Amino acid sequence: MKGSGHAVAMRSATAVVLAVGFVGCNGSPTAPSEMPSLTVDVHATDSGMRLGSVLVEDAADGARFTPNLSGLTAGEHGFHVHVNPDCGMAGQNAGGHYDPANTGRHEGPDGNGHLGDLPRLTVDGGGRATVPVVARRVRVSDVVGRSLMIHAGGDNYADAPALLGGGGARVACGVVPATAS
Ligand SMILES: [Cu+2]
Ligand SMILES: [Zn+2]
Repeated sequence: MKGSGHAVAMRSATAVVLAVGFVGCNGSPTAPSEMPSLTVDVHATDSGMRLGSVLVEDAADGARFTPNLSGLTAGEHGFHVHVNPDCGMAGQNAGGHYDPANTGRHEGPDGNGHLGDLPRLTVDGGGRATVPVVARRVRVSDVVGRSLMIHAGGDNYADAPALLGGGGARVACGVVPATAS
C-alpha cells in the first residue's frame, strides 16, 4: 500500500511538471517561436523580378536562413550578407561583404573572416531554393538594415584562386528590413 501510494504521488508530480512546461511553451518570452526573425524579399538584379523570400531566424546554433526562391540556376550559389541595404546598380550598391571586424578576408561561414559569409545556397533542378542554411557566427541583429546577395556561381570560402569565393555576378538581392519582429 505504502509503495503504490508513493508511485501515485510521483505520477501526479510528473503531470504537474508537464502542465507547467506546456504553459511555458505558450507564454515564455524565450520560446523559440518568439526569437527574433525577419523576412527578406529577393529580386533578380537584372530584371527586378521578385524571386521569393528568405526567412531569417535566430536559432540555438546561429542564424537560420530559410529560402523560398525560384527562378535561379541549378547548383550551388555564393550567399552573403552585404553591407548596404541597397540592391541597385545590378547589386553593386550593396557594397562588400559585411565585415564589422575589418578582417578583409573571405573565409566562409566557419572561418574568421567576413561575418557576412553565409553557407552556400543550393538550388534544385527546377530552379528552386528551399533548403535552410545555418550561419553559426551570425544573429538576426547582424543582418538588420543590410542586404542578402546571391551570386551566379558557387563559393569556395576563400579568396583564391578568385576573390570572395569566386561566385562572380550578383544575380539576386534582397534589402533586409531595418527592424526584426
Ligand atoms: Cu556576396
Ligand atoms: Zn566574404
